[in-house]
Amino acid sequence: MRDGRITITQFIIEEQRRIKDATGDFTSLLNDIVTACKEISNLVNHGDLIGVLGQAGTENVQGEDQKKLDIITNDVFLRSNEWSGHLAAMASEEMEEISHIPSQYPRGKYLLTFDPLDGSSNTDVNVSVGTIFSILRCQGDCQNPATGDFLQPGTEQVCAGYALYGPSTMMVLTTGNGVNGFTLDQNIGEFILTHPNLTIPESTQEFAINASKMRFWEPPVKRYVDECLSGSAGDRDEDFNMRWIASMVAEVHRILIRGGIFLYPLDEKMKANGGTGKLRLMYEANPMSFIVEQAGGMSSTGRERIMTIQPDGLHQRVPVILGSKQEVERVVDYHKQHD
Ligand code: AHM
Ligand code: MG
Repeated sequence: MRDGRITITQFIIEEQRRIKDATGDFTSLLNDIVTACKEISNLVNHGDLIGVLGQAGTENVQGEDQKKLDIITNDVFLRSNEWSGHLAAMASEEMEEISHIPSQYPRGKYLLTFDPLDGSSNTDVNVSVGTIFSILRCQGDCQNPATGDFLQPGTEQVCAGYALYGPSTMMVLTTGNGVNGFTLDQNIGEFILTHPNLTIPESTQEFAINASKMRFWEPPVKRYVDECLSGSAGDRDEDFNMRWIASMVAEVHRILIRGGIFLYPLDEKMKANGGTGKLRLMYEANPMSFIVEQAGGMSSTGRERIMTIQPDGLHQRVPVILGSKQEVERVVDYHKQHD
């Protein structure tokens, strides 16, 4: 492209050229995902002008109220990706069962999982939201995929990424070879490489947690946050800043740009109700962990590396503690000392 600008398509094609035996299927699949995200960006951007805000009046499989946009964007993702012949099946945070490829289309060798609109409680108040996705290889019978084919640990991901619909729309991707960020140029409808080789600073003075749940936190989390709050008046050398956007994509993006730690831990209230965390392993925790680790950060439940968890269900929830390495290590260490 002119002026040395690199489009996401060029970037992906050049990256795939380095891989022996690449057929182009993956490149084409990623292109369809990019198209879906551009469409979602357009919908989110127009908001109430096109009547897409507000509640749908339905609940998803997790028993959460669905927004109109949750349903619309889920459909956009399915329609954009079902026809190409590269996918064996899809799974979404918004659907109870896996989505089979309609019979009129061929089936391929990849599996796609996604959260079409993460942080959707923010849409009505015009705060950043995002799409998260993960690509796995179908290792079983790709013509007749089943839920079990999706239950692979995060280390098996071929690619993970997110689109952030903020003041500008961005796409951040990893295929296991570092993390790169692209910004949508609305004038030409293309994502342009603007953030090559994103790397998370090892240390930080910024943490993100929903502090309204403080009374339910486990002791290691409470200890860590107490220390951050005490800052230079306590055991740590520096004062800490706090953020909570309630939109994981926006939090992870901030951490990729300037460091930080994000915690959505297991707490006593969840445990009492038989819960295992808030965020979903397949649609949120694994893809974000892949991105964070590829950017030099760390991601853990507090007790184990998220990406090595063997999933036991499509909609499994896990505690998530991710971001700058030194901080995540500290929280993990507090869990070890306590358990
Ligand atoms: P969602 O997929 O239903 O939007 O839920 C996930 C979101 C994350 O983006 C965010 O970090 C978290 O839920 C916020 O939760 P809370 O409202 O409990 O602070
Ligand atoms: Mg979500």
